[in-house]
Amino acid sequence: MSREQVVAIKEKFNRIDKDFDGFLDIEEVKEYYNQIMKQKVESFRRIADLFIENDPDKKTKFENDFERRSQMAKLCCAKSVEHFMKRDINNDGKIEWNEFLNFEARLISQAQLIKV
Ligand SMILES: [Ca+2]
Ligand SMILES: [Ca+2]
Repeated sequence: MSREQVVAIKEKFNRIDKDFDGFLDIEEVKEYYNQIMKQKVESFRRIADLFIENDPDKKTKFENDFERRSQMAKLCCAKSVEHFMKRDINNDGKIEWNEFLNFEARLISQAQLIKV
């Protein structure tokens, strides 16, 4: 792994580690994915409003689409948190830097295998 890759992984780690204690706990992970989810839902809302503005007769359909997409995003968020916590190899409920780095490094090497 290159230095740049390690730095990028460290930045991601620090973005999630809100209290800077060097561990990612489940609350921090939830907050991280919640933020992503909220942004998604907001953009779905904007799209729905735009569609409704252009075609008011189909308001119900667009509202239903919006509801469905928002539900999917929330489900996806919960799954992502669950998946993320798999990085916790020693099962102490927190993800430390080494656990995070090892996992990300594996993802990168898998991605490289696929590329080759
Ligand atoms: Ca922390
Ligand atoms: Ca751990």
